[in-house]
Amino acid sequence: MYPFNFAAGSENRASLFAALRVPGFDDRDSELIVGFDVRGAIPSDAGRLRYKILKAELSVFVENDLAFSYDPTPDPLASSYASTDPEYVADSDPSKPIEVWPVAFRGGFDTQSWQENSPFCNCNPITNAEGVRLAYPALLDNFQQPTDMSRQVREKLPGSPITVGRLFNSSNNELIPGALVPQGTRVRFNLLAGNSNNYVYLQNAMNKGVLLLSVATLEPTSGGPGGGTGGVTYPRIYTKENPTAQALTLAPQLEMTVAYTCAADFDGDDLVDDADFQIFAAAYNELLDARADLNLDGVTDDADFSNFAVAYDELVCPN
Ligand SMILES: [Ca+2]
Ligand SMILES: [Ca+2]
Ligand SMILES: [Ca+2]
Ligand SMILES: [Ca+2]
Repeated sequence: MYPFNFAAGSENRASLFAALRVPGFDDRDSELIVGFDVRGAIPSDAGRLRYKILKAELSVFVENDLAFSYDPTPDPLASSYASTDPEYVADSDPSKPIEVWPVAFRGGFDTQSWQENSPFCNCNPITNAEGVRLAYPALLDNFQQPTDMSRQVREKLPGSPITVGRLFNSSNNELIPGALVPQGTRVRFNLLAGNSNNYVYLQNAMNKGVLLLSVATLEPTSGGPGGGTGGVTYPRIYTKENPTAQALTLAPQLEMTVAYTCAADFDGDDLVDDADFQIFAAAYNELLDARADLNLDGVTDDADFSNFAVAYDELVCPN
């Protein structure tokens, strides 16, 4: 998703960069959307509460060599503000982390209808590419309603990605923070590190049979496509179209462990017992937490406890 990508879905590498506070462009200007069809691996359309996500890890691989440095931690949003802004704070470590977000849509698209070669916008991106992208990195509320975070910096929107990537070499050793990142480096995202709304997003994706994720960064553009002079200092990621990625298994990868079980079995062991009650209680304490939302009204409250108690009395998941 980049306004000047006229070969969407067939590029053999994807640039990740920001156009901070540049009118006509989104802050998160060039992002990679990765999609995985899981319908061959798990039954779909069973209702999202049947899917208990025990592991969810996305890996993408760096295509460019020693172009940017490793930032393993989230940065304050205000570190991307103009340095003249009274709220500006300095970035305490080099570079910007690589982020992963849920994906939401405008223009009538949804998870099933949006394709990798779908257009950037229903518009002319040459004249205005700001706030119009059809698939965007989203902040989700407890009703799964999305906010487009593409212009998060200029709009000063609070909110965080699901998580930021940690970088590993081929021996599975984590890179040193601040180090320049070699070609082939694995960017690993623990998708369970996000909040409960992001967990529900994963459950909904299993229910639909398709998981889409946006990989993005607030690292400003430099050199090459995207403008500026000098060399590229932002990440580029191997796509599945890249011949090297195909030969060396460097295309984006998703590894998940999902228990397909009854709604009240929150830990996926086919029992509804005290361990599940503890998970229920944690969600209940948060209220605006849909992990244990057994009646699907967006909150976990007393009505859900009534449902849970029935299942708890049965102990074993019904077949
Ligand atoms: Ca940082
Ligand atoms: Ca930083
Ligand atoms: Ca259980
Ligand atoms: Ca509820």
